[in-house]
Amino acid sequence: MQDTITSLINPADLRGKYLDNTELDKLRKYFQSGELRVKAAATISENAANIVSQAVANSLLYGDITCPGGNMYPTRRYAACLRDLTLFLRYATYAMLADDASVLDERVLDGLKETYNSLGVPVDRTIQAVQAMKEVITRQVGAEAGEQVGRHLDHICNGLS
Ligand code: CYC
Repeated sequence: MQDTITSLINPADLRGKYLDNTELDKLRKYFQSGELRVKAAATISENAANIVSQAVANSLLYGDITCPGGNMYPTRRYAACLRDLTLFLRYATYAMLADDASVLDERVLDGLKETYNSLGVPVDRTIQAVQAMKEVITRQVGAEAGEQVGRHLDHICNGLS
């Protein structure tokens, strides 16, 4: 896992150079947005279960998916779906704090699409639920912080499609 600091300093070290102005500017933006990202992470962690259940209610419930034959039926699969969204939210929050998506590539997306395809988990409906999570989060943390975490939830969607 990397963060903005290591992703800038490691290559500079390999070159044996100080950070240039563009790199320093990226670091400045990272530090300036730090308080916003930490505050958003606190709100998300306090409300994680609620964010997931609201997103599921807004995107997946009241349709065929929870009925016999649907991928969220029976309760075991329903629970797996809630668990997956909970994992997506926690890892996207880590990525937001680090301002770096590598944790998602390494711990979430590696092999996930193949797993979903082999189990018949519908990727389009998963993406719909992740997008619904973005909306719920933005209502709770505001547009600016919502955008910061939303970028990483989009990264998960892109990795699945
Ligand atoms: C299953 N989700 C799985 C499985 C994995 C993950 C590995 C197969 C093993 C299991 O059932 O536990 C995901 N595991 C992860 C992730 C990590 C991990 C992301 C990273 C840390 O360790 N079905 C739907 C919805 C969607 C859904 C649209 C929820 C948004 O219809 C999810 N995932 C879902 C379901 C299963 C699953 C229902 C069980 C499928 C089955 O067993 O038939």
